[in-house]
Amino acid sequence: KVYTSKLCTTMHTPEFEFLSGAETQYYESPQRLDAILAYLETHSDSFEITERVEDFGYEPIQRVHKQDFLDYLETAYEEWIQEGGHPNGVLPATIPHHKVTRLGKAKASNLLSKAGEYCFDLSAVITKDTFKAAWNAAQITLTATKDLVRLGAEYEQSLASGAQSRENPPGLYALVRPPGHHAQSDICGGYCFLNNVAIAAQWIIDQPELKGRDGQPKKIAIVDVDFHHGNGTQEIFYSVSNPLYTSMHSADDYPYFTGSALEKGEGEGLGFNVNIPLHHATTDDDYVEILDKLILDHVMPYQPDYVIVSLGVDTFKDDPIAGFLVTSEGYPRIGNSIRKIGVPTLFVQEGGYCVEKLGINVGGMLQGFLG
Ligand code: SP5
Ligand code: ZN
Repeated sequence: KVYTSKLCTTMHTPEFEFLSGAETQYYESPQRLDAILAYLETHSDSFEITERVEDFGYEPIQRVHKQDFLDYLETAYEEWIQEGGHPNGVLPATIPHHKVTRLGKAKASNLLSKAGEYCFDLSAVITKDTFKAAWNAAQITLTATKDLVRLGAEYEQSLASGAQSRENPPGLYALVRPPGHHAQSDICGGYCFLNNVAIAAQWIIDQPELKGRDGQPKKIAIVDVDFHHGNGTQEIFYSVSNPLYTSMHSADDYPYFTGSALEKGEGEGLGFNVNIPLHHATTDDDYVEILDKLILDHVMPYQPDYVIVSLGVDTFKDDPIAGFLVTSEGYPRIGNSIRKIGVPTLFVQEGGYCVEKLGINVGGMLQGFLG
C-alpha cells in the first residue's frame, strides 16, 4: 500500500540550487514523485494507493527536532523576502565552520546568520511553503507508520497461531517529498528539512501501548539504501540503542564528512550505528552481497520488531548527481533481500534523480519486497 498526497507535488518547488559552484535546476523536483506514482498506477495489481492522511500534530516532530530550528523553518522565508532575499528561497551566505566557531561566536541572531547556523549546504532551499510541505511529508509517513503497526500486530498473531511463517511480512510505502535523512535535529541540508524516517521510528518507540518483549519499546532497525550517507538519522539516534541505524552509501561523495565505518555510536548507542561505505564502482552483485551480509551480521541479530527503509534509488548507474553501477534489474533483488528479514517494513522515499527510471527502480524494489 502506497501513502501519498497531491501536496507532495504542489508545494516546495525551488527553481534552483548550487552544484559544483553553478546555479542548476533543483533536482529534488515534484516530477520525481509524478514519475513514481505513474509507474505504481500502471501496476495497480501490486499497489493500492491512498491519499488518506491523518493529523498527528506537532508533538512527534518535536520529539526529533529542536524547537528553535522548527520556528526558523516556519518563519525564515517571510523574513528573507522582507530583507530583500532572492525569491527562490533562503540559502546561507556564511556557514559557521567549526574552525571558525572554535574562536568563539555568539549564537546566530539575524536571518542570514541563522541561515548558516540551521543549514549545512546550498541544496536545502527554504521557500514560502517548505515547512508545510515537510510537515505534510512527516504526517503521511506517520499515517503509514500507524497502519504498519496495526498490520504488524496482526502478523505477530498469525505467526503465534502458526498460521504462517516469517515469509510474508507486511510492507507499506510512504511516497513523500521533501526527503528527510540528511536533516539532523537542528540542521537542514541535502534537500531535507524534517527527518521523516526518524520521526516515524521515534513515534513507534513512544507508543505506550506498543511494548514488545519484556515491556520494552518495540525495536526498530533502519536500513538506509540511499546513495548518500544519512547523516541526519545518524546524528538523531547516535547515543541511543533503539533504533539501530544501518547505512550503505558512497565512501567519497556527499555529505563528505560523515559515514565512516568508524562512526559506531556513543554511550548507550555504541554499536547501534553501522556504516558501510562503498566504492563508486559498486555493481548489482556487489550491492546485494554486501546488503545480505549487513542484514545477517547486524539487522537479524538485533531482532527488530519493525524495519524502516530509507528508500533512495540514487544508487542507479544513470543518476545525474550520484550513482553506483546499480541497474534497474538490481532493485527487485534489493527489495527481496529486505523481505527476507521477515519483519513488517515501512519504506520511505528519500533520493533518486533519474526521473525517467525512478518509476521502474522504486517500483522494482517494492515488487521485489512483495515477492
Ligand atoms: C536526499 C538526497 O539524496 N540528497 C542528496 C543531496 C546531494 N546534493 C549534493 C550533490 C553533490 C554532487 N556532487 C557530484 C560529485 C560527482 N560525483
Ligand atoms: Zn541521496
